[in-house]
Amino acid sequence: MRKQIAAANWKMNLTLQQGEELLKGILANAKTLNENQQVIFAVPSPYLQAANTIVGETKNNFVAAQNIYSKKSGAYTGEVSVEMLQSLNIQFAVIGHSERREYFGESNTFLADKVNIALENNITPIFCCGEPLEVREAEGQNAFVAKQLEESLFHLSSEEIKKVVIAYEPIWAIGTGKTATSEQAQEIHQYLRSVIANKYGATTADEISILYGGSVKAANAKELFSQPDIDGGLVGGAALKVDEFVSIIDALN
Ligand code: G2H
Repeated sequence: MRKQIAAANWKMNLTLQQGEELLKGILANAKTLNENQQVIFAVPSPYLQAANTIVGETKNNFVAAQNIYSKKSGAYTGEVSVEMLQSLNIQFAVIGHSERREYFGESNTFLADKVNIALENNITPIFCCGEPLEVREAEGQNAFVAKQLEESLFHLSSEEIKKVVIAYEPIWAIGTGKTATSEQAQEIHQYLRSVIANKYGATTADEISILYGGSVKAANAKELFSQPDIDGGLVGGAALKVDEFVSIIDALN
């Protein structure tokens, strides 16, 4: 059975003290997770160690980096490497968030290198894909997201791709308060799984968690997560509030 995941993406928000308070509040109030459920906190890089200490030995809660660089080490001022994450016992990294693609020019092929270095070093990529508004309006979303998967993931073996978590985030729904309807989200998640199945077979496709992201909140999480091909959410704004994120964790199947 594939994992059901609530992933918080704090983005560039909160001071260390606010972050610690938020994390402690969520862990104190959230339900106990079963074997099939995971909660992941993608925090700003300077907070990774502190967050990992707070998460500590709690069951099935993890900390993630919001980004990594594609090289192992070297003269890349300001970047964060997978070796650094390993030295902090961090096991997950968000790769290819639409904000990285848009503001930092990250291309599908560049992201393929990041996926590779993550997997080579036992870091699980949470690989983001999703179409902008104009593509959705022209009904080109399926081809757009399929290309993102093909160019960044489809060089992987089936053993490798099974280790990737995919997050589908329609750019028009990010931070806008507009959520894809659960039918729209299910439709494209099902399509993404079918694209993976065509390449790797249905058994592999069935093992990959595909999260939905884009204005997920307590009020819509249950309905979104109850769709057969939606395996949880990548949550921005609503993950910055204890009660909201605790309810989102509650909504995990
Ligand atoms: C999408 C999401 C988290 P929000 O970027 O990755 O943010 O929930 O604020 O739309």
